[in-house]
Amino acid sequence: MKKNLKLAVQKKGRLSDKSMQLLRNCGLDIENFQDRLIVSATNFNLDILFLRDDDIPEYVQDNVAHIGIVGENEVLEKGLDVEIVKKLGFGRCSLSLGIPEKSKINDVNDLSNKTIATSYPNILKNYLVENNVEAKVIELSGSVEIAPSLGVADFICDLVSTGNTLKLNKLKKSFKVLDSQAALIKSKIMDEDPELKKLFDKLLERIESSLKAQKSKYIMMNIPKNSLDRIIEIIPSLKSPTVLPLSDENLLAVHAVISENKFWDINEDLKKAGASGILSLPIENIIL
Ligand code: PRT
Ligand code: ZN
Repeated sequence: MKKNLKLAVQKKGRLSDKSMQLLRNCGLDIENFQDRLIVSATNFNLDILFLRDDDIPEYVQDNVAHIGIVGENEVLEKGLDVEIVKKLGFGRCSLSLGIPEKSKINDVNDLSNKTIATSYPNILKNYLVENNVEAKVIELSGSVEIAPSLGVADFICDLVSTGNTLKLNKLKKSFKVLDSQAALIKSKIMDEDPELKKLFDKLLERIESSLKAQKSKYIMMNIPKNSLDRIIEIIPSLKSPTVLPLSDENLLAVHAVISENKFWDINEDLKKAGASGILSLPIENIIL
């Protein structure tokens, strides 16, 4: 019987939907997974285990799940022996110092002899040691942001994305201890099994192609024949653009793949060079 690669993803939380979306973008057909702890892909040898994010690094270290999708913050906090293979570009946040609105701190030295509440005591303690600062760290498992108003701590160190939670609790963001995003992690012994390694390499190739595609756009436009050289100069294409004849002999169609963030930069120049009907379309996958 063929082996299945086991992938752990967060069951319910901030990373769940995007993790499943990424797998679908890789062409995986996944059984209906509502309220199930494990499901299989119907067109790939893959089982998906739904777990709490805190548990994923340990399951992967122990090779119970061969790979996982989890926030880098969880991996670093647990300090387990897993490999971070690829940052996935979603679930971005920073582990930052939050201080009362009226307080002022300039740098890490101002934390000296203060009390800081956090759910990430290991990352914070390492950071303090690296910076030669002695402070008291209180570990709280949730609602860290209310600690200063309860008088439990002077400051907090918590994950921040929009900053709204800090504001609601009359805190402000001070400096950053760590940047984090969702990452693909893998067990260090999974590779020893050639069958699993082959499945993993195949899945990783699909993930990489899907991530590349998300950052790219397919653009199409019509141009006057005589502006082709200028248009090709403007387009920062991955490869040479495709040029097609149109029924109007004075016109050509140009198609190209460009990075998403370049689209608005080149738009004006393309128009000035005579391009019209400029379309930009999403791409599902790119295999170079
Ligand atoms: O049940 P389970 O243990 O699986 O989930 P959880 O509640 O522990 O985790 P969850 O779903 O909240 O977060 C999962 C992962 O998402 C985290 O480990 C991070 O890698 C990532 N992530 C990204 C965040 C945030 N952004 C985030 N803003 N995780 C938590 N927050 C919290 C933060 O702790 C604070 O309470 O959101 C609040 C701040 O958000 P803003 O937008 O107000 O700044
Ligand atoms: Zn958690």
